[in-house]
Amino acid sequence: MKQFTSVKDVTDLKAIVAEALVLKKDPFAYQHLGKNKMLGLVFLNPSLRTRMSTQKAALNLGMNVMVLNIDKEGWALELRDNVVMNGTTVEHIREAAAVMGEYLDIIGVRSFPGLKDRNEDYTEVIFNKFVEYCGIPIVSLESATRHPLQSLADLITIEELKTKARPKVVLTWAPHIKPLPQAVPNSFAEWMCKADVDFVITQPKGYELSTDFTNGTTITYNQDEALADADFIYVKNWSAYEPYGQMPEVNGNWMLTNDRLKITNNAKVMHCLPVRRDLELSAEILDGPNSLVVHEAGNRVWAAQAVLKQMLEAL
Ligand code: AN0
Ligand code: CP
Repeated sequence: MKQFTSVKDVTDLKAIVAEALVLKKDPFAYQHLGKNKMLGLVFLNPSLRTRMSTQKAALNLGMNVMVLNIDKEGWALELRDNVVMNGTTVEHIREAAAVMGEYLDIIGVRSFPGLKDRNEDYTEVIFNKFVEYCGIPIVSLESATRHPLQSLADLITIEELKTKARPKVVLTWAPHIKPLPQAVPNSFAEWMCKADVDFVITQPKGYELSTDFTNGTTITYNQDEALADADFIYVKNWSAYEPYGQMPEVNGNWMLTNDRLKITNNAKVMHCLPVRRDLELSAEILDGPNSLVVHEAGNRVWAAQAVLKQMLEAL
């Protein structure tokens, strides 16, 4: 694997899930692969899970790791071309990314969307500048439109815990107090469309995701209808794709509670985290037997390790 920025970079979905689950059983079997190889993790935005799980995955493979919280610890980065840098920015992404390419064998980059200019976000302007200027294999640690390491961990979790060949998986919108990216639901939809699951999306009117990611998936505005007989429920807030980055008014209460689980097939509840308790998801579910959120976050290690292993093998 030369890069990992979307599901399109995976040639065999079943094989990479199987590989992750083998690594989970025997984490240190490939320590030789990463010897003398350097991974850089570059964050333009905060992270707990992505930072720690990817670092752990790399160490399990014998790699060295450098982490740069460039938003806080780096020089203020200029991302635009053709500007006279007489303002607050100190160095251009052209030099910054190229220099990182000198120090690293593989780079991971986290770059959230601005949620102001849809075209800029959906053409992945910032992320693609890293790809172009660093000149080395790149892993997305969540870009403006996708979070593939999260989606792979989610698929691993579903494959690991499903009790029937083709489970019903429901992606449900959840409330929030501020506009969040569409990256996690976009990615989850894109991966579920390729997985062996019955996939349904439910959201309030106005929160339709881009059809480039939902690919004809069944979408309903009726959460109860979607939840009926669900085996897995994936909870996530996102802002509108149109009008972009806005939060259209919502009727009804979309937060999942134990009461709503009664119409499901005793569904397991997933969320990528971080989650706001009793706003996005009820504390009773998070603290109860149906929650998979911590287990799912644990699987981020094996997702990252399977990806890094395949990238090391292609170096
Ligand atoms: C981010 C998001 O929704 O994309 C990161 C999730 C992994 N979440 C927040 O900003 C709260
Ligand atoms: N789920 C996830 O990516 O978490 P972090 O933002 O903490 O990395």
